Amino acid sequence: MISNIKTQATNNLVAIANKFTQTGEVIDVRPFGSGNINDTFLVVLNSEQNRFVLQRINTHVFCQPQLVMQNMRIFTEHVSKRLLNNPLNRRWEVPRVLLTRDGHDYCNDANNSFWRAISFIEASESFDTMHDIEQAREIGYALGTFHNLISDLPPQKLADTLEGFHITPLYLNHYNEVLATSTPVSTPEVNYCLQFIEKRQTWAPVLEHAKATGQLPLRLMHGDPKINNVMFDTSTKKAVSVIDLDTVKPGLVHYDIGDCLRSGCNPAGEETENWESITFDTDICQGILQGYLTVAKEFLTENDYIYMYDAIRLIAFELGLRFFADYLAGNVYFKVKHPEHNLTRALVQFKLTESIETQETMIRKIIQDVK
Ligand code: GN1
Ligand code: MG
Repeated sequence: MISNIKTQATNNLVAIANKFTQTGEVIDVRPFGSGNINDTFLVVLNSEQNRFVLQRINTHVFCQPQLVMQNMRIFTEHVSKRLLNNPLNRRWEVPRVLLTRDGHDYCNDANNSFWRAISFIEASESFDTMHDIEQAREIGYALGTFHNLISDLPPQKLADTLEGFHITPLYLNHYNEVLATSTPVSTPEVNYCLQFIEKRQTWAPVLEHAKATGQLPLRLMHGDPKINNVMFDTSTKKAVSVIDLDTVKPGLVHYDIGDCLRSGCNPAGEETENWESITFDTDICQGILQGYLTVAKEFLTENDYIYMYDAIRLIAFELGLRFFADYLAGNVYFKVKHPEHNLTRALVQFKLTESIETQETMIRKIIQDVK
């Protein structure tokens, strides 16, 4: 019975994948990557265009998935044009939206799931944790290049596909609401999280305040530039692409800087169970920022530098807050492998925030020096 159900599911996947092929037949569809929201598969074909990425979009998170696709197409068109007119002096690729045989950028299946396909960046790989400083510089270069290539696309051209994304005060409101209706078991770990958040409530609006008062401009951002969303050429070991374009939309580049650093400077990775030993690596931080600034210097202002430290601290804290609130709410947003998964993830981010805070002077000095 179970194997029948499995065969049925595989047949469905193959049928959906086939809708996105222009030539050739699908010979394999397998789960791919470690996304927390969407379901991702790698499709293998028996033709020249030999593989692509197939994704079922989580429509509880992205309520208007057509707008996500619209943003992606505006983004890729803009960047491709720019690269054609002003080629970089090294390999750089932009993931392409693949169309169905009848020319649409998505399709629905019988269960009304939303499916879309994206080109696979050939001869490339990604990493969950940083290997060395050279890789850190490449990650920074990749984010800088990403920002640079959209710095002349007006933010209003893209839709807000995920309202409230990275707006920390809204995550705090949500957390306070969840807390009011739940009775968390009082364990040392849960109490640590509760107190950790409590102490930082008044500081949490720091970036939103800077945005509202015009100190930080609204720009286009990636939204999720964590370390494993940067692809590296398998032979040259250079960064060649930033993938996962679902959250490219108006925001602050600071959300991206914070997200890139909170993921890149955590040598144990965000999925470790060993949360007590988490530290923020300032050498990697310096490497990422050096790489970033080789490309980003031209569009950053003095205020952008002033808020960099807060961004690094805030996005680690914010992700911890999001994980912890989801744990309290019964794991309704992030996919989990076990009921305590989001609690452990929150502890990792809070320990990372703590390590950032104790190294504030050093991190601020790095920002000053790389400027
Ligand atoms: C989610 O699904 P994934 O892994 O691409 C989340 C990010 C978090 C990340 C933490 C839309 O991204 O904000 O930083 O998990 N994406 C969304 O790993 O909420
Ligand atoms: Mg993502």
